[in-house]
Amino acid sequence: MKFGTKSIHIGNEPDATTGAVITPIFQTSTYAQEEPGKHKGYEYSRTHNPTRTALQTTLAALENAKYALCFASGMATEDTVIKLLKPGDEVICTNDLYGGSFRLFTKVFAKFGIKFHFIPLQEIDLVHIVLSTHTKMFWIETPTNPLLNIIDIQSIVEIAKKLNIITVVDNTFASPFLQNPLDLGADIVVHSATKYLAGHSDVVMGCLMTNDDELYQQLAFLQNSCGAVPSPFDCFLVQRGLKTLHLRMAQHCKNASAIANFLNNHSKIEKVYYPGLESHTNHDIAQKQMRDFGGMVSFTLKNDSIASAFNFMKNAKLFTIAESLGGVESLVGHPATMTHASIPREDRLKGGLKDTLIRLSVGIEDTEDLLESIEYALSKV
Ligand code: P1T
Repeated sequence: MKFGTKSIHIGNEPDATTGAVITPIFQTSTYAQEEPGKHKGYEYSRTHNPTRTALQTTLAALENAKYALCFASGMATEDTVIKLLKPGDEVICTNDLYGGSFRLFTKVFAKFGIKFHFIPLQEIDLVHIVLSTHTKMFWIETPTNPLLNIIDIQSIVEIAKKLNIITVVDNTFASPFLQNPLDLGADIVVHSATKYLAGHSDVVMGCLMTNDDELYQQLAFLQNSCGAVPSPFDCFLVQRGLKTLHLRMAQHCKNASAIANFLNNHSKIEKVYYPGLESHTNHDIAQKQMRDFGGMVSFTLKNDSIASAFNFMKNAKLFTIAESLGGVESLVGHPATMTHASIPREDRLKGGLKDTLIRLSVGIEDTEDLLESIEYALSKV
């Protein structure tokens, strides 16, 4: 079965009692038992809820996974995955990553004795500088947020498998429509479902997928024990969003590619970050592991001042200035003061994230209108 058919049919069975074509929002915290312990598989909604089960079934199918688990946010998902580790364990991460992930790792888990190394993993040989017997996890974003670096998942997995290290891929920027890290040997995929999966900027959620029975048991135990689960209504919204993921992603990619190429040929632009450009450092790896190049584009202006960057943002009228990404509407962000403000400036600059970088989440509007909006904004800087 192909992707679009899976997103509409898997986990979307008519309701057994009423025939409702759409899975009901099971707004219940608890379930009647015939006698203690005798029930229909549902005891309490932190542990299981039928609306969540339906969504998890669809999500697993889309990442070619045996299992999926949903959480109250992308961050709650990451929090759960890191709890697989213990004091003394070390994680090797991409040095360009979502600011909230950096904050969780350095401000929350470092206190519990887990050590994080932030490395430009697009230069794979650098892994060996920090690799040790304490390394228990690779944490990869690809494409990275916000610099759109591409990490070779298979090369990381090759190192990881030999040393019994868990490989986690944050697949938020690609979505399962463009990239399936489990097929490339990764152990766990995480998503901020807030973004492309939900797709309409109206819900905050996270999820993970795995094929590993043992990891699944541990993660399901953590999901129930720590309890950061999403509401049935939010599960309904994401399930609804998934049905058009394939259509939305195609338009996101088409628009982003048109914008990246337009910017790349514009005299006022210093640099464009987009894995679909042939000039991108790891364009060949992106071609190998992705089916298209996604809806995110970052760039800097030749007039390299924050005032010019803000001018662009204010004048790009179809791009709302906002955090987040992956919704149908186009957004523009300033990572240094918005999504990545929690990364200390020196660390940001070391990773190549300049104070003047502009990030676009390209929506699914008509291409010509978006290009016109960008052309106008550039005329003002
Ligand atoms: O916002 P939340 O659903 O908790 O997901 C966190 C998260 C995890 N991973 C990646 C790659 C992300 O981009 C995010 C959230 N990012 C934004 C809000 C942003 O604007 O970049």
